[in-house]
Amino acid sequence: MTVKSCIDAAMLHARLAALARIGAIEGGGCARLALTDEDKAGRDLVVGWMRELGLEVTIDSIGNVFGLRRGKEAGPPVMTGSHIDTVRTGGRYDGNYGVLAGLEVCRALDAGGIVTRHPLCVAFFTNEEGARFQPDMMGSLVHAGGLTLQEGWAATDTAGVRLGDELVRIGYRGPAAPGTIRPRAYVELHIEQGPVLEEAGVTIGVVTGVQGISWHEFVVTGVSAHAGTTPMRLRHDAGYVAAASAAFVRQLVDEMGGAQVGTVGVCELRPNLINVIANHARFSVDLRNTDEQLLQAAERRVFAFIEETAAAEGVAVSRRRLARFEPVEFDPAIIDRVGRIAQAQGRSTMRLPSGAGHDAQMMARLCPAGMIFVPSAKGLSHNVAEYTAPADLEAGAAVLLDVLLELAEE
Ligand code: HGY
Ligand code: MN
Ligand code: MN
Repeated sequence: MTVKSCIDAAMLHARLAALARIGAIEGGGCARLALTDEDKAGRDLVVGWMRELGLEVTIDSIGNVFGLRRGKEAGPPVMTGSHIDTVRTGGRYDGNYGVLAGLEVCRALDAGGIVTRHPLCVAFFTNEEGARFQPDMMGSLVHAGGLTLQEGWAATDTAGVRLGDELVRIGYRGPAAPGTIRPRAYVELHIEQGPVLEEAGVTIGVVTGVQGISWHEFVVTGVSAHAGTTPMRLRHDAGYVAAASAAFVRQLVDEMGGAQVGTVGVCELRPNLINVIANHARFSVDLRNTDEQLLQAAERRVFAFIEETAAAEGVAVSRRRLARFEPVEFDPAIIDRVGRIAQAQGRSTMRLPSGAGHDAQMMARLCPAGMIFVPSAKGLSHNVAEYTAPADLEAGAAVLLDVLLELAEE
């Protein structure tokens, strides 16, 4: 059966648009931070679609949601999925696309009267973004046994709200023990979120793995004083240390080159007043590299710079690790399968690592895992202007359908 004709493009786009209306923000994006009311509303909508498709819905104790489509045989399912939480300035495709394409695969198989040998499962994982609670990819990390349930529940946001309490508040602290569903394979469809595919003019990214991720928070404590009367020699300026650190991260990354990237995305000063020297700075450093040794070297250089700069400024500094994942290589057989199937559908392909973190990197701890990318216009993501052409979205879903079908018939 040439299943690619089974993807109902209108249905896929309609569901993407409907989910995007939840937490919609100006510019066409979404704000559904993990476990907020908007996340709950998105969860309720997708669970409703799972039930309409006759999937058996399971919710685990970290809030991961699984929709199971029975096969001829019982046993471990072939799993696909992603996340539906977003960053505060998110687009409508990041994560959502992979979950809704998974539902479209189930609908297409129903329409084609196909019952696969092995069960299929469509999942969305809690708090993939890590924008409100850290670490990111938390739900899939707990599922894979990399973080305990208690550690996940104990995570707090900047207002001190506990993740476990939010799960209860929105009604998604489910009964199932995390990790109960151990798939036979996991394949995630996602937008690339970078410029590589678009610049190469390629439709399908055959993802080879995910680069290493290092997230740390620094809190600097200085002395607030008058911006005009305080001589420079007497200052203990937390704001200066934060600014110098951000500049150093960029300078280091430029010096290292290669795959190294570095970002200071959070930077809060107190009292945050024009004529007061800051006595408090909280800032984040996000470092990533496909090479673990280089990533560790970058961490060492950044940590040393911040400690030396703080000592010279006479301020205190503390460091907290928010997330740390080594680079992950996906399963070679799944990588080959994605490439072969995409090419059999007549689609252009290229292999590339993922610059972004994904639930697939955690599921790779449990089973053979891989990813399929489609292009992001202008390489933009974590931005309301995030966009992928409809034809590319449909192409990715068609490849996902054939990959899942082949895996579920093996
Ligand atoms: O940060 C990431 O790469 C992912 O969006 N959580
Ligand atoms: Mn994502
Ligand atoms: Mn994201």
